[in-house]
Amino acid sequence: MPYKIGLVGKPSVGKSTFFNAATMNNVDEAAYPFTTIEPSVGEAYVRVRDAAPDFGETPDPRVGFYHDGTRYVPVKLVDVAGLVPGAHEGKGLGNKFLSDLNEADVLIHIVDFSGETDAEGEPTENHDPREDIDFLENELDQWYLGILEKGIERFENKQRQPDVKLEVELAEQMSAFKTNKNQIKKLILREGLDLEPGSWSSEDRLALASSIREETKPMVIAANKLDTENGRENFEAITSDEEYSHLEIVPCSAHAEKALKNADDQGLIDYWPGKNDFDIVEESGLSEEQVQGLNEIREFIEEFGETGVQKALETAVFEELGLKYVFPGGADGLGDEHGNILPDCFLVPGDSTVLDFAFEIHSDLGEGFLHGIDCRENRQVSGDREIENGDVIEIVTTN
Ligand SMILES: Nc1nc2c(ncn2[C@@H]2O[C@H](COP(=O)(O)OP(=O)(O)O)[C@@H](O)[C@H]2O)c(=O)[nH]1
Ligand SMILES: [Mg+2]
Repeated sequence: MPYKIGLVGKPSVGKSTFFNAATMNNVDEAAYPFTTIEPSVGEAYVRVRDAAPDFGETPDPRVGFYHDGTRYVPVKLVDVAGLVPGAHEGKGLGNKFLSDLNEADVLIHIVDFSGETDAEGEPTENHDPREDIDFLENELDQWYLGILEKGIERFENKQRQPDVKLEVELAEQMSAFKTNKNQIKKLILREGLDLEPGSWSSEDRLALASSIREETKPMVIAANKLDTENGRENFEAITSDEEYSHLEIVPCSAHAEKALKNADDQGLIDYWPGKNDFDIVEESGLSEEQVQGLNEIREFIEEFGETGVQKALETAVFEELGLKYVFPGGADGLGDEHGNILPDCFLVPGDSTVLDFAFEIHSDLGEGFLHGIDCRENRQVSGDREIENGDVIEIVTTN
C-alpha cells in the first residue's frame, strides 16, 4: 500500500496546480472556489538515492522511474477539497472532507503566501497567511476535541463497570485517528493531566485534543505563490516569527513547477523534478514571453533551490512521517527472476527492523523468516537489526 499524502487548504491557494504539477494529470484549475468537488487521487514521487549504481548496475524500477542516480518512488497524492469554516461541524463538504483527510498519512497544507485570497478564497489584498495556518489547525483541533469529548462521555458512562480504563476508552473512540491507548496515555501525562477527566478544564481538553492531533496528523506547510513579491515578504516575516517556528514551512511555487513540467512535456526544455536548473532544448520553439517566463522561473529555483513541490512531498514523507527507504535484493545478484535489477524500493516506518521489512514485502517472508543478508556488506543480519536508508536486503526463509 503506497503512503498517502493529503493536500489541504482553503479554496484558490493552488491545491490543484500543485496536484497537477506533482502528478501531471489534468484536473481543472481556476481562480474560483470549489473547482474540485471530488478529491482527486494521483501518483506523485519522492526521490531517493538509488542503490543499483553502488553495485555498478542500472536499475529497472517496476513502479516509478530512475534518472541519473536517483530513484523516484511512488506515493499517493490526494487533493482534499472542502476546507471551509465550520467543516468540523459538517458545514460545506465537512464530513466528506474529514473522512478524506483521515485517510491521509500526512498532510501538506497549501497556504497562499501572496495574501491575495481571503478566507473564502476570494480575491483580496494583504491577507495574513498566519490566519490560514491557524484556521486549519483550529478546525482540526475542534474536530479532534468533539471526538475526545465523546470518548470522555463514554468513559464516564462506564464508570460503574470494573476495570474501565480512560486511555482504553479514549483510544477506542479516537481509533479512526490511528492512535492507541499507550499514545493517549503518554499525551495525557505530557499535558500534566491526571487520568480523571472530571478534573480537566475546557482548556485542558482542547490542549489534549490538539496534542493528539499534532501526533497523529503530521503536517508540512507549503508556502505557495512565493513567486510574488508579497509572497516573499510574508515568507520572511512568518519564518522569523517564533510562534510559527514549530512548523516545517517549505517555500513553493506550484505554478513554476507546472510551467516547467509543461515545457518539458512539450520537449522545449529538459527538466527533472526537484532540480534547481533546467536546459532549454528548443530555443527557437519559444516565444519571447516564454523565454522571459522561464528566466523568471530560473531565478526562483536558483534562489530557493527548487520550485518546492518535490521538497514539500519529501519533507512530508521523510521528515514528518519519518519513513526510510530500502531495496529487496539478492546476495548473488540484484536481478529478480526476470533479470530486472532492483525492481522495488520500499518506504517503511523509520523504526522498522529487518523482520518488519520481511513482513512488509510479503507475510510469507515474515512467517518463514530465518535471517537477512545485508547485500552491501555481504553479511548475515538478524531480524531485529534496524533498517537504514539505502539498505539492500535479501530475506532468507525456511521455504
Ligand atoms: N502566482 C502564483 N499563482 C499560483 C500558484 N499556484 C497556483 N496559482 C494560481 O492560483 C489560482 C488558484 O489555483 P488552483 O490550483 O485552482 O487552487 P485550488 O482552489 O486550491 O485548487 C490559479 O489562478 C492558479 O494559477 C503559484 O505558485 N504562484
Ligand atoms: Mg482545486
